[in-house]
Amino acid sequence: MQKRCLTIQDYSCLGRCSLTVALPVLSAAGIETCGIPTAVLSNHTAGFKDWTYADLTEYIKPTVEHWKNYRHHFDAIYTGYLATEQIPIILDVIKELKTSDTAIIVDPAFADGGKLYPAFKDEHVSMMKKLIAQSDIILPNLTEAYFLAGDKYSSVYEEKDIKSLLVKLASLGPKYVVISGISFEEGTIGCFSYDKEKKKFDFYQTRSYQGTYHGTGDLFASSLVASLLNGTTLTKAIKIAHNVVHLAIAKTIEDGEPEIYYGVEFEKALPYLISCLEK
Ligand code: PXL
Repeated sequence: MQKRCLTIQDYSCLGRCSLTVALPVLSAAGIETCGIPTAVLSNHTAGFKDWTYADLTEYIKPTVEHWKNYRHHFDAIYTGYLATEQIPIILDVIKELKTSDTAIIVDPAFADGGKLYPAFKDEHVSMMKKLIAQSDIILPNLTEAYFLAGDKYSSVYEEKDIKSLLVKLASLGPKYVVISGISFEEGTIGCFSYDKEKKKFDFYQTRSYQGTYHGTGDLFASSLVASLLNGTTLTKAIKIAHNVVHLAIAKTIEDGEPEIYYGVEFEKALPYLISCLEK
């Protein structure tokens, strides 16, 4: 049976992120994907000066309610960028749709570079912890990890600090925690992960590119979910997802795109993703 994923996040028309990344990535990986758009934005909120949007909060629950009459089993429910007031609704959606074989995967998607995204206040972090409490896997970047752990953000850290963050985040509920954007040494970047049951840490890194690129967290999360739903182990899914992001940045640089908030050229990394899943 083909795997099915429900992903709940916004649709930002301009600036590749959220659903405009998740849908093509998951589809390319052979996963049937239902996307519930939580809002439609003219463009995302980080990097662009301003934006306009239509809020679709009111439409989330009736959609799920309607599905009761139709096929509504999902192998994964994967959440991304959400408004603070949408989180209790998403918790209800999970209660409604989760079965014993549904993986709940949460990309917290609320902060980067030491700061919350412009639309959020501190309350968002405590709401996000409630969602994380119901999850199996969380995929924070380093900034989000610090916020969720209640620790002060620092761009300087050692392996023991990251391990302590991972254990703290696992104590919030999820079985697996994957923190992306870890660099112990200039010119490198990687993902540190933790398996709570096995008490096992893992680290995967490659060489890094200078600067920050928008939408890479969404590309990482979508590629990781796509890999897991194709039956890969989490360890392998992390490697594939990290490499997809690395390649998408390389293609963006190769093409000379100077405005990073338009997102990375992930479309050109999809053949690589598919080739990894065929092995
Ligand atoms: O990539 C995360 C993201 C998703 N959606 C919206 C955003 C952002 C980051 O700022 O603004 C609307």
